[in-house]
Amino acid sequence: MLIRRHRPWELPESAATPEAVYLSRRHLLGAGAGLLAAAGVGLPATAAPTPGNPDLDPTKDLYPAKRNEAFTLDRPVTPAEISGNYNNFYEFGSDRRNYQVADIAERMPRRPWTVKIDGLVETPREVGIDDIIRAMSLEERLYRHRCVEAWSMAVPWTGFPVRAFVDYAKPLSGAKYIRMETFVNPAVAPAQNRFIYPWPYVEGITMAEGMNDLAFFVTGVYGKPAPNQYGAPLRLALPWKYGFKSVKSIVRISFVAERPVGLWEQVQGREYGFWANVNPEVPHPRWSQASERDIGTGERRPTLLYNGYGEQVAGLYAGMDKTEKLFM
Ligand SMILES: Nc1nc2c(c(=O)[nH]1)N[C@H]1C(S)=C(S)[C@@H](COP(=O)(O)O)O[C@H]1N2
Ligand SMILES: [Mo]
Repeated sequence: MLIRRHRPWELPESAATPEAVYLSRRHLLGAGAGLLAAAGVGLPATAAPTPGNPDLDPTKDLYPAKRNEAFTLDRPVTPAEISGNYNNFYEFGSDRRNYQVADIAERMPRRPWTVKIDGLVETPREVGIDDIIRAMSLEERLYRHRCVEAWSMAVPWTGFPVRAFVDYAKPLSGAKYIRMETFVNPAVAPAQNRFIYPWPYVEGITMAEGMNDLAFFVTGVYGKPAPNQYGAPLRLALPWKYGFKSVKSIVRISFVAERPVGLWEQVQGREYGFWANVNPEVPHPRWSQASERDIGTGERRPTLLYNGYGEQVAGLYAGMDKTEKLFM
């Protein structure tokens, strides 16, 4: 039986290794083979391109997509070298800080990849990811990202509005929520064997949230198809909510009448709720949310209500604060 002194989600933000330390560790250890061995992950190290290599992505010709200038930043874009090596993606392990997650995720095959569209829709179906992506019009948006662990980054995502996907999926009028599910494949995601989580990773939003202009499906980052650790080939980006709502590597999107229960809500409902809107004044039960560490600059900055996107999203929650826990 696996006994853990600290559960991964209980790691205080202050335990994070400074970037400079892990960057130099990476160089010392080469391409991560040593780290994999040290972690006891039984995957062969290989220098050859893997099926997870984004340079081999069949939609590569769609990049770079035109930037939508409506989405601007109040801070510098986080360098790709930093955001691409600081990834919460528990299917691939819990130690985002030493390149383990990025290295293991790279071995995940990106194709074939299908997305099941089901629940309350006109026609339930399973569609190849390339058919979905090519049916959409890709654009680039600069978004802030605020993790519940009090770190943040700013990245140029490429993708399409959730609203465009909703039009494509044709939900029925009874649909109230959109439920999204990550793959289950322990052969490529070793932590799906080792950790006691209720896989698959699930998250959900209301239809109204999905129709908001900010709700975005991500296929790429930094002007290219997204490397696997960011949640290729399809992940969500909800910049006004804590990062755990932005589910990665989606294989199923269901339109449902009942509120979905996300993975973190299921395992730790006292700390992680359905709404998870960013609010500096509502502390996590074990730490403050008043400020955040920018992983790009290393600076600590004050956290903003709705992560600074209140103008676009506050109306979604008008009057609900008396009845719902909107900020956890
Ligand atoms: N399937 C899946 N999606 C996930 C996670 C995860 O562990 N598994 N982690 C979430 C959390 S806590 C954060 S902060 C973001 C991290 O996204 P990033 O690696 O692009 O920074 O992904 C979210 N989506
Ligand atoms: Mo997070």
